[in-house]
Amino acid sequence: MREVEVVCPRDCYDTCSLIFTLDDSGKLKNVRGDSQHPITQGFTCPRGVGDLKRVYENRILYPYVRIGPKPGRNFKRVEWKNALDLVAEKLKHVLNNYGPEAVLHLEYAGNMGLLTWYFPQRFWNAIGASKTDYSICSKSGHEALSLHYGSSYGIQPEKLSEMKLIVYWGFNAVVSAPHLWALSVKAKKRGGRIAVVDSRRSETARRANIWLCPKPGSDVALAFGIARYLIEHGYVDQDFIKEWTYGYEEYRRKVLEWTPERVEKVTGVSWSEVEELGDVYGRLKPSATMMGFGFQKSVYGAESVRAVSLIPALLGLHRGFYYSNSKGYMVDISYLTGEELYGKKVRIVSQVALAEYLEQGEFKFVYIYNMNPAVTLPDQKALRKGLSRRDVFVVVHDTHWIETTDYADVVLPAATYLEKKDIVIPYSHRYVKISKKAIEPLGESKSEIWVVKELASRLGIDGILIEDPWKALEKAFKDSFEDGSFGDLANGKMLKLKYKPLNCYQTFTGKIEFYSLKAEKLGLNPLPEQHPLPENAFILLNSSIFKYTHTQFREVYGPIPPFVLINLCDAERLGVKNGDKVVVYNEQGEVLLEARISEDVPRGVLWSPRQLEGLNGETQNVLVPPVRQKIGGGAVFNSTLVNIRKFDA
Ligand SMILES: Nc1nc2c(c(=O)[nH]1)N[C@H]1C(S)=C(S)[C@@H](COP(=O)(O)OP(=O)(O)OC[C@H]3O[C@@H](n4cnc5c(=O)[nH]c(N)nc54)[C@H](O)[C@@H]3O)O[C@H]1N2
Ligand SMILES: Nc1nc2c(c(=O)[nH]1)N[C@H]1C(S)=C(S)[C@@H](COP(=O)(O)OP(=O)(O)OC[C@H]3O[C@@H](n4cnc5c(=O)[nH]c(N)nc54)[C@H](O)[C@@H]3O)O[C@H]1N2
Ligand SMILES: [Mo]
Repeated sequence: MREVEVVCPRDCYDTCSLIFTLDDSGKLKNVRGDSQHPITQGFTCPRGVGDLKRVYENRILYPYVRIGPKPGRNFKRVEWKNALDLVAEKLKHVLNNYGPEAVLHLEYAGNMGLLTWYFPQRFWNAIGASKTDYSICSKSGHEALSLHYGSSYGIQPEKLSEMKLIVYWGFNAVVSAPHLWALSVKAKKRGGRIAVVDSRRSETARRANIWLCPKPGSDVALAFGIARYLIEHGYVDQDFIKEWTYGYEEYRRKVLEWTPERVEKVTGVSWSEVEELGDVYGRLKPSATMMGFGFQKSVYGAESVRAVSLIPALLGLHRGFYYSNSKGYMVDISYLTGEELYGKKVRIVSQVALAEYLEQGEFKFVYIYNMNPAVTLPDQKALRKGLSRRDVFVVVHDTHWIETTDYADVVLPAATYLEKKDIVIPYSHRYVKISKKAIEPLGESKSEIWVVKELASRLGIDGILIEDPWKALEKAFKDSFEDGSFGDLANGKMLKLKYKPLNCYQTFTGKIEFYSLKAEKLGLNPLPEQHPLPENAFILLNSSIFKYTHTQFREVYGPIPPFVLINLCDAERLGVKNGDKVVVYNEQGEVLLEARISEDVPRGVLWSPRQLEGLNGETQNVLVPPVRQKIGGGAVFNSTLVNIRKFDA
């Protein structure tokens, strides 16, 4: 028996420290959460446990080259050398004939390890390949916060247990951040209150003291309602407003335009509920306003984040919110990715609208790793059509067989996080530890760095990848730690990242700008704005469920369940009974699902697990348009307008 300390690198708020046990034959046997880790607190979620099995299931073990049509899995196994020769040859051909802009590398946070996600990008940056803008998840919210606060970092999660009030706003922490939720439960046990603002009764809403259910996309109006209550009841910290903020008067005037009646009408929340939340906000300090990525992924999601983030400023709290803390550290990520290597700016395209580019014939060579775009990106019909084009060469380097491999010309086997050493920077807390290699890579799977080094040498540009990755990490982490050196980290010590001060604002005025001068300069509305809500259609909300990280873990827990929640009134009107098959559709496509009648969704709102595949084989994302938010260009998954009808077999 042997124990190995590993860090979970999944795209998740919690970034857990895990201890895996191996049997004498070197096979993974058990896993537990590190009890010494202040956030992991000794427990794992179903995904941590699921890795014991997922590592051995459905793996890509060898390199393959396509011999059948796309989409499909008709591949021939080849030697690594042959696969790499072919990839390099195609790459050279495209570079010579179409230039580097015709090459696209497409990746996201399947594994957030710095040596998996970032360092390998040096190769693509060196040749000047096009890249995507990472707009699929949280970008619009970051941009929104930058307008009023300069940067988006906020409260450290370890402070949660000390809070008197925690408000989860569009954030289903019970599912999406179980360890942050556990800290909130500690606060609750000490007498703290938990409030939830969510457009459906989420798992988190069920466990809260207070739940407000605004119509999807009406959060600006609700935040203004709360602000009105705080202003009218003398809860605004006037000294703080004078010393630390800019543009309060303009903001106040706008807020007061939102009468209780108007707030009720737009949000569907009664004024007495607004008062209930306003009252705890006013009385209970300190409080934490936890803004999820979820409610930000809608047409005007950035506006919602702007409006909600300003509530704590009224109460005199320095950055009294949490959204994502990735901008609060001093680690030099662009050094790792080699941003400067090409010498010129490379082309950056929208991830959200990538389907359009591909369908219209852009790019001749696409290299995909750490992402499953053939399920997770919007406008799937166009995306899949684009990846099937005969004039585009697609390479996929993944750990597992996924939908995207069905569109690959070459499939390369990747080592999982348990099969390589790495470092992960969390986006909520700031505890960093080395993730050790637990097992040998299965089959012929290889790390991302190994692959790009091989490609670089075939292109005759090995020089750029000559720096030892661990030396590069040491440079990137220069002066980044509060309580130790990179050497300590390399020796297995857990270190704390230095963190920018909460009372520091990188705005034009150096203060919290209620009235954003940056927005004004950019031609955006300087104050948050409630836009009109759509009518005459259902809104399909879709969010993560406990056992899966996006499309991962289906090997362990089976398919993402293809059902849709519908309110009883809506179901009766449509003649839909519990368990009926229904078609959820719009002009983009149709997905066949099982209807479940539920009080957890209000009228006009549907809810499904996200990234599911319908009973007709269509992915949910056929329904999602490639629409970009005005601020930050983010995705709009939670503004998906659909209709629903009973399925006639
Ligand atoms: N188990 C698990 N955890 C994960 C992930 C995973 O796949 N699985 N993924 C990680 C990643 S990448 C992300 S982005 C995060 C997402 O984590 P969260 O931010 O928690 O995101 P969601 O669950 O998508 O949405 C949160 C809630 O917002 C609500 N909501 C939607 N629209 C609105 C609205 O307009 N107003 C209001 N007030 N509420 C609204 C939804 O009903 C939902 O309950 O989770 C991370 N954690
Ligand atoms: N309908 C709908 N769609 C959504 C969303 C939504 O709310 N609704 N949310 C969006 C959001 S917030 C996000 S973050 C995206 C996530 O979208 P993706 O990043 O595409 O999500 P995953 O399915 O986790 O895909 C990650 C892939 O990385 C692979 N992988 C894991 N570890 C490694 C490794 O070490 N090396 C390599 N090479 N590969 C590895 C996994 O096997 C998996 O295939 O989805 C977006 N799509
Ligand atoms: Mo995400």
